[in-house]
Amino acid sequence: MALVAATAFFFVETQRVTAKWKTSLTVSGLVTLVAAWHYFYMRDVWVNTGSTPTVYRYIDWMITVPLLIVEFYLILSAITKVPAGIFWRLIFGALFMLVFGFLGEAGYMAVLPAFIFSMAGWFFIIWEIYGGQAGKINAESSPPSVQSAFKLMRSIVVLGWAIYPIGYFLGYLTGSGPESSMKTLNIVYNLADVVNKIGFGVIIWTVAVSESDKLAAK
Ligand SMILES: *C/C=C(C)/C=C/C=C(C)/C=C/C1=C(C)CCCC1(C)C
Repeated sequence: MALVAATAFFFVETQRVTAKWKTSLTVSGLVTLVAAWHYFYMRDVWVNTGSTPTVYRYIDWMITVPLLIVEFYLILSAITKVPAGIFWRLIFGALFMLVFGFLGEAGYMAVLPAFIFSMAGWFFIIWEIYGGQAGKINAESSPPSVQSAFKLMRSIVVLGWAIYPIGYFLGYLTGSGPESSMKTLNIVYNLADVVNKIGFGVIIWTVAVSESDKLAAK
């Protein structure tokens, strides 16, 4: 329900910001919309079968994670020209991370090697936004408010996204019984989605509003 409410909020708020920032807010609303819809499916699976809705969760992530990655590209593009290579490298890292996560969780691959490969994809993304070209462009050409939003967004990719591998670890790698570990897994993933979809959107909303108000004041 929080995802539904956030969707309404982000869409309505697009009216309040300047043209360049509308896209970013629209994408934030799409992320929460796609996730909200999948949560209705996931709830049905959980209530009706008592099993973990892995497939719906990964369909959701396969759509929403690339959209979140697009946000990095969009907020930099609202400021300066950004090479498309950054975009493709981030998408590649995200898909690599998710495909191995799915193979592990769905039982197509042993859980530990899948975890390690998936972690490598995540580290690749972190490297790109800190040490790579995306980080450099931000440091060189963004105004202070965008720089601070970029920094907050990337700390979400480190700290907020870290909740997911913790969930995976608690769910599959601690050796506790499947009954309790599946409950933990789902609770941790659900909380992570609130932080990383709604929280991330709110950060973008904050910069979008402050940058737009600055323009209006000129
Ligand atoms: C809206 C959904 C988001 C932001 C989902 C993000 C998911 C991850 C960062 C998942 C990462 C994983 C690892 C780094 C290792 C274990 C397997 C995963 C897929 C849970």
